[in-house]
Amino acid sequence: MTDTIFAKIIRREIPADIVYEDDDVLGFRDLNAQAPVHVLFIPKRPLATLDDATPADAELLGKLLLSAAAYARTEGFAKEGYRTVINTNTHGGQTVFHIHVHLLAGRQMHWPPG
Ligand code: DGP
Repeated sequence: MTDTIFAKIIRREIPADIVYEDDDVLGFRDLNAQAPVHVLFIPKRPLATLDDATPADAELLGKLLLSAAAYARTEGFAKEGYRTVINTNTHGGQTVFHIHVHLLAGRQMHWPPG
């Protein structure tokens, strides 16, 4: 996997507004926020896309989602609700090839997405 902007954020080589961190996961605000709350949850271990995930990544993928859910509860918007999204490859709209869960909240979400 080639180096990405998110790897540089993990290494603190470029700044980010980090709002969540544990041993395996980093959460930081999206630079191009699409909602009042827009946080990206990424694994500290590189994994490019969901399409690259294997059963060996099952625990890590679970941790990404649980981190987002824990953050939503801690910040007090879990009951109102939120959206979690993983964009994968070109048609999925993925632009940074270090897997990430988008957590969007603070406004009504609509379906279907564009
Ligand atoms: P995606 O399109 O799913 O690959 O989402 C990538 C997101 O990453 C996009 O919403 C914008 C965000 N992003 C890109 N570069 C940076 C950066 O340098 N810092 C932060 N905080 N977010 C970034």
